[in-house]
Amino acid sequence: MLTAEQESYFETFGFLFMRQYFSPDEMSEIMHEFDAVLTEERGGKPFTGEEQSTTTIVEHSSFFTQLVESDRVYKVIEQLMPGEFIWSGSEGNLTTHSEHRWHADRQGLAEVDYLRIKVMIYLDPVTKERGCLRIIPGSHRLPLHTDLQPLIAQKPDSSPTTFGISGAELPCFPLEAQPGDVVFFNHCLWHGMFGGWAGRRYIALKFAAKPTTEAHIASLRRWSPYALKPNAAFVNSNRPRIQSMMEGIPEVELGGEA
Ligand SMILES: O=C(O)CCC(=O)C(=O)O
Repeated sequence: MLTAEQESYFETFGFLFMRQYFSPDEMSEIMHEFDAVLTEERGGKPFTGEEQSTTTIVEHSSFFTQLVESDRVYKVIEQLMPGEFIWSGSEGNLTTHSEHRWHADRQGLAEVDYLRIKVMIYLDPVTKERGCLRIIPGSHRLPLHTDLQPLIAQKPDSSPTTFGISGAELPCFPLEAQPGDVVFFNHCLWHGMFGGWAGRRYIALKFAAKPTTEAHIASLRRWSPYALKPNAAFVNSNRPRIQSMMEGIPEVELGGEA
């Protein structure tokens, strides 16, 4: 259960950073399951330094499904996103890239009024210079959200052209994390990552407020078509919290991808 202060912190700054949200025992289970799913998807072969990403880590694993349904994820989303919300997919990422340049996952003037939340669980210790999520607090709101638009043009070798500094030098809040720490953030928040290494792992769980307007549907189609066509395992689930997240999806597109 979040406090009123935490709710207003999230609204104002666009994120909540929960330290040691999962215990060491829970984290070793999470890591074990993560590694098992990704190894299986590699056909049992060892990791050879190639980037790997799966978008069904939750739907294909009862362990991760239960994590999404747990009070520490589901109830917190319910509190941050009053009213109904829908499942918008997940990612299990084994990364090799060294930078993820500044961006907002849902970016632009038309996006800031439609609440979507991403939960990030990093499985390895990460620091500012070594692979942590860097964010710009408050950038999910106007006018800062659109003021930062020039960052999109940033390239590694031309970065000093935006605000006269490189992406790595941009003023930010580094979410330096140990395994067990969890970030809940508004998808419109500007964020980036620098100093990544081969084998860095994280899980992302994504949620969206129930779409109620044509603009919401158009935004989901553009940014997360998956949310409108969820995996069959979730469409056919008889688990109440999963069902509830399916009910907010416009029925016509309940296709049930395998
Ligand atoms: O690689 C990272 O840790 C950053 C991830 C990110 O920016 C994203 O998932 O949108």
